[in-house]
Amino acid sequence: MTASASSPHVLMTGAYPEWDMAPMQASYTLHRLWEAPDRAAFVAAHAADIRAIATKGELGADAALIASLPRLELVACYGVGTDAIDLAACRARGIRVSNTPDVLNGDVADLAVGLTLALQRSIAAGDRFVRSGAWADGPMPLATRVFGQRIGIAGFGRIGSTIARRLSGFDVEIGYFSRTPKAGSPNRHFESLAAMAGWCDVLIVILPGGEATRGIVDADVLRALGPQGWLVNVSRGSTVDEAALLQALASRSIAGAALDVFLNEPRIDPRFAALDNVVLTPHHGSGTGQTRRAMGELVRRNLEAHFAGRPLVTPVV
Ligand code: 8YV
Repeated sequence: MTASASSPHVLMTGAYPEWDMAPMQASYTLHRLWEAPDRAAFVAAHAADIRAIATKGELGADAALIASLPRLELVACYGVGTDAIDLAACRARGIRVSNTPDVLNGDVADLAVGLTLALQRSIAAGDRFVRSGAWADGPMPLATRVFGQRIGIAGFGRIGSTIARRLSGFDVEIGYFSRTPKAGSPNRHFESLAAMAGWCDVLIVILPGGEATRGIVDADVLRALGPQGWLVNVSRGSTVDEAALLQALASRSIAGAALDVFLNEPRIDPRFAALDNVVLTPHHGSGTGQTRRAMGELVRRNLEAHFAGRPLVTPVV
């Protein structure tokens, strides 16, 4: 089924899974930006009709794209992070913005815990060890115990507190870094990220991306984490000073890192792949079929609410 001629025009910045494309196509006149050989010409050709952008966390909508769409009313984001959307430009023009919070908390938290285990218990390295046949030549190096450690969570919003809940079964001590202490939390609050990095064995980063957190995990924080300290990043590549991290990993001034996010995804710095003290995953925090379906549904519910003149289901702006 395709939309009728009068259905609202929506610019999609990237493909959604096919189970989302079919209902989107049934309700809207879709313009597929990622298929356009000349993006500027494509946007200019449809600008007079487009009333909404359906984007993704990593693609967002920048000031130039927003400025080129005079009839834009809504930016609907498939993803919770809106750091790639120019929210100020949207506010200035009264353009609404929605995202997909909550439905992905459990998955991102599971991956954060899984990466911590994979990193310290050498699960990915163990898999390589068995597959390569190296086991026949002797045992693999010993790993690091997970239970009994101190784990610091940087960012204690919906996902950060879900990570703490997951970890509460692991017999670890949990601290967190956030602007304000969370009322009722049994965990230790830190006002300084470097102070928490000095306290913890594992630093899990789940801060929102954007200017306020750019490079917040810097050389000082990595120094405080130290040669016995581990970094797990499931937030945005931008929260970490990547040059400082690569240097700390190569010189073993931190023990290792598990990274789901990077600068310049998906063409990440090739130096990561050459390191043996990292576990790398392709920005897959929300990457399960169940959660991606829920995210797609939430995007559609927001579009539907907007075009029916109702309040957004999960508004950002
Ligand atoms: C991505 C994410 O949006 O929710 C976020 O902020 O980073 C992810 O869920 C996902 O890659 C969808 O494209």
